Formats: sequence, C-alpha cells, structure tokens
Amino acid sequence: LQAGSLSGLSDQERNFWNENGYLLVPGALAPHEIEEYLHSTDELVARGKRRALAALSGVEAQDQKFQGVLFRSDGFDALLDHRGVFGKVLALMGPYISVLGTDVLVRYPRPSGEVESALHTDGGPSMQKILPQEQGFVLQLKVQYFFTNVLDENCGNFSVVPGSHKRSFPHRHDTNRRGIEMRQLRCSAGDAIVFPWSLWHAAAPNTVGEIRKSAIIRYGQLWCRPMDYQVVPSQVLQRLTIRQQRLVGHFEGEPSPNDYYGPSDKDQLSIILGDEWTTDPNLVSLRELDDYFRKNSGVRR
Ligand SMILES: O=C(O)CCC(=O)C(=O)O
Repeated sequence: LQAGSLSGLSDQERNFWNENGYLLVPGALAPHEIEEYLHSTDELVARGKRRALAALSGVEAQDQKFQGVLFRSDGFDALLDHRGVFGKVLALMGPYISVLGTDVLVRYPRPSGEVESALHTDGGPSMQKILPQEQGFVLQLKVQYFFTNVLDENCGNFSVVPGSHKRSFPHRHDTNRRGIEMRQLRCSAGDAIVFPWSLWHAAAPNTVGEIRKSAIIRYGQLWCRPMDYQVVPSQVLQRLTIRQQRLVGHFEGEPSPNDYYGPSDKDQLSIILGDEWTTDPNLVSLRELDDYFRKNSGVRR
C-alpha cells in the first residue's frame, strides 16, 4: 500500500479483521507527514513543561495522554479523514459517522518495565456488554497512527488479544483471565492500527524502545456522544474542511436531534464520501442503503 492511497477494504483485510479484531495499515502516512506530526507532538509535550523536564533529567517520566487534541493544536486536523485509512473506516462503519475523540499519546522508555495501561476495552461498562457482528456496521473504532518505530517487543507496543473482540471481557476475578495471550504488534513510523471498541487491548512495557509517539482518532456512529467535547467551537470549525466539520457533528443551521440517526440533509453521503470515495465500488452499497432509507423510512421525520 502506498502512502496516502485511497484503498478501501479488501476481502483479505475484512477476513483478517473478522478473525483477529484489528488491521495494520502499513505506510498510511507519507514521510513528510510523519515529520509534521512529530513536530506537532513535540509542541504539545513542550507545553507540558514539568513532565518534559522530568523526562530530560533521566527520571522515569510518566506517560502523557493529551486528550481533545483538536482543541489544543491545529497540527492533527488532517488525521480526521486521512486518505490512507479513511476508506477502510467507511467500509467498516458506513457513512453516518463522527469523530468522538482525538488523543496524542507519548510513552517513555522505563527500565523498570512499569506500564500505565492495563488490559481493557473502550467506551465504559455499557459498551463492554455490546459485542460486534460480522455483517453489521462497526459501532465504534479507533485508528492509532504511529509517528515513531515500534519494531521490537517491549517498546511500548500496542498489544491485543487476537479474536477477543467477539468475547465478553473477563473481570479481574474471572478464571478465564488466566492464559490470556497478548500479541505485541510491531509497526513502523507512518503505519496505522485500526481496532474496534470491544478488542481487549493494552500498551506493552517500554523497556528497550525510543519515546513512542502516536495519535488516536476515535470514530463512532453519528448518534454516539463525543468523548472529549459537547460542541466544537467556531474557531476550530472554521479551520476544518466541510467533511471534517460534519465529522465533528456540525450541521448547517439547527440540526434536529433526529439528524444524528439519519441526516435529513441530503448531502451526508456527498460530504462524507467526497470526490475520493463516491465512486469506490466497495462503497456502492452505502449509497443504495441511503436511497432506500430516504424512500422508505418514517424514522427520520
Ligand atoms: O497503544 C497504547 O498506548 C494503548 C492505547 C489504548 O489503550 C487505548 O487507546 O485505549
């Protein structure tokens, strides 16, 4: 896959997703983009001076999670609908989606092997009880873009229990928690990992790696509530493209609450698919679904 390719989801990728519960997208970002995202990440870190100083002085630094990055920096906007991965998001989730959260994570090497991320699923206790269906749209997923290499184990790797996305999450005292096999995923700067809310995941210790830098875009169906904002302020909206604005829940005029279930705005598909994905043969079925809904649904008025 070339950097920036518009690739949708191949049958092979869909089968891998169904079986393992994640996708690795190699080379999603071009080299110059990696440089720019590293620069924007370093700016965020520099603003959190106290922790940055701790890192420089050789004391074991605490990992940093910058939540709501869209509101702290304009350096990550292009990740909302990045052409290297967005076609896959559309194929998995359909076009009635929004961005629920934007994070940047910085994980420092710690010789002690201490990790600040335990095994979990995303979205809290309610979503933990909802499991995906192979034929259905994905409820929520995250795309994690890596700006640094994670080429070996114990470099703060994003780690998963393959196939766990279809199983109920075991609680601390559950006996079936024993023998859980984690897979530490290896990837290069510029790669992205896509995974649904229900996949059991964690970060591995970073005992031998460099400082791991990445950003996460969390997508949900349009009717899901955002995680790190109520309404996006106009200063942020005005720097976004029309598609990015829609992805953060913006409608022209006053949206009706119903719009979040099935937008009455006839432009939803044109806005979200844009020139890049409107003719994608993998996504034709989405347009048919929308036409059918417009003709037959009483839900949307
Ligand atoms: O790769 C990581 O740092 C773990 C990310 C994570 O656990 C999450 O996004 O929920």
